[in-house]
Amino acid sequence: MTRLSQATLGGLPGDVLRPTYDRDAVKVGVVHLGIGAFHRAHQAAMFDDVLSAGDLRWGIVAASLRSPAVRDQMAPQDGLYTMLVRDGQQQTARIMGAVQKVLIAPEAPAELLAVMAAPDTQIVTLTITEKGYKLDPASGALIEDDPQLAADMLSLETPRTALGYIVAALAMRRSAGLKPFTAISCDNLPHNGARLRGGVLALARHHDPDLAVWIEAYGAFPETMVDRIVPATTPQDVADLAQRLGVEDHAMVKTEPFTQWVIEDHFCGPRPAFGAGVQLTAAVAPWEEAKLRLLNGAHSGIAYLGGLAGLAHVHEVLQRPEARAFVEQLWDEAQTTLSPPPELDIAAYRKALMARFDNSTLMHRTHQIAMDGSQKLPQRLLAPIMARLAAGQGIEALSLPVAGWIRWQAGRDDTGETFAIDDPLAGVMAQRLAGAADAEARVDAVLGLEAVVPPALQDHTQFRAALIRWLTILETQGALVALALCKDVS
Ligand code: CS2
Repeated sequence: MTRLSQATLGGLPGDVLRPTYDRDAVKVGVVHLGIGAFHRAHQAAMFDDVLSAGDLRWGIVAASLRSPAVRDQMAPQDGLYTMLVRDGQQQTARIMGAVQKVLIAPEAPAELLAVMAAPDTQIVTLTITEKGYKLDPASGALIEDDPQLAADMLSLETPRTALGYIVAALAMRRSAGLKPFTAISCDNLPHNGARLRGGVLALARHHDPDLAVWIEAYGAFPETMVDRIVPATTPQDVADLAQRLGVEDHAMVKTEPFTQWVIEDHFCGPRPAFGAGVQLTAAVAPWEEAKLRLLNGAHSGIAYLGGLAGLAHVHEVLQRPEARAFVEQLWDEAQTTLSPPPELDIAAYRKALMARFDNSTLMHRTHQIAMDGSQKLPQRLLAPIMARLAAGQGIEALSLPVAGWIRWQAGRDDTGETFAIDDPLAGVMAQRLAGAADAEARVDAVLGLEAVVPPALQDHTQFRAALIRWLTILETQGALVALALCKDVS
């Protein structure tokens, strides 16, 4: 079947939205590192809005730091792809034109650096997932023994990591007498701007202390809160869309109607007049904390407990009353640890979140969310647990998904189905757990994982006891029983 492309755009059905601007006149103002589905459905859509509003300075060159897959999907389509917004029976298809080119960093390091260092490039955005920052999840310090980061510490001639590309490109801009670009982390890390800045400065300092001073003085790393549920595209999604479009789109993304990008208004150069869905603010942390602890915390809970129960998708987990009640309890606990911004009505937010999770047309897989738990748990669950313990409050619901994550490491759900653990620390955890004979020993093995568990929790009696009790229930009675018991103990 014919592919979606600039040439086939005109023949699409009339109800499909498409770029209204002249794509040939668009300039590159943004470089994006880590082009996955999330970027295509979130930031790229926001820049597409800006282009549609007539400001053509904000086209995107996007890079993948590893795999050529997205480039291979998008290049034959002239960078075009469909964003399919699904809600119940309604589906809106919009063709996005903001991505001008996709580069594969290992294939074209000089080209990527050149575009990052180009005078027109004002913004570098990142969605490289939590593990891509090469920072210790608990402390945020550089993981110097990471092989790729170690290579970037030796030489930045051909960078291997996102931090390496940013430092090398900033050095080029400085030599050329240009200002830095604004670097915007769009990953679910706590204080993502400060973490990115810390990593960039540490690597820059290692190579050239003067460069670090220059970045510190002139660079900008705004904090952000990013929010949109973007499940991985399946072959069935691609086939269904081909029926609708009459052409094949291998780069499509599917998402929900909701979208939000809260950005700290701290740019070191020009920025676009963003449209709907983007909020510029002085303080992002209260938004970020609420989102990480309520949305992402519940997501991880649903993923581990639902996944262990053998349930494949988020909405299927929430069809179980015991799972719904557990999520509400988790939110009751997490919300006492927040200082929400005045514009955020937590009760309404919770209601809206539950409705978003219930969206059965998204087919969001529990195993997708369960990935990389070691990188996600500190900000989603361990931080609110620490805050509640410090205030002398209970942690029954918040500690259940942490026990679920420990149980997950066995690689087998309650129906007997086996699966691989997708996590950069999977090997380390497997090693630690190998010699642990019972639930108590398994909890201690995981509590000793310094990269993940903050010192205040490592030997906290109440936390340890809660984990041992939940893990024992999970191992002997299963996830559905644990969920049902949760409401009796809190
Ligand atoms: C999810 C997030 O996979 C995950 O860990 O919790 O990707 C979540 O869907 C987004 O943060 C929603 O904004």
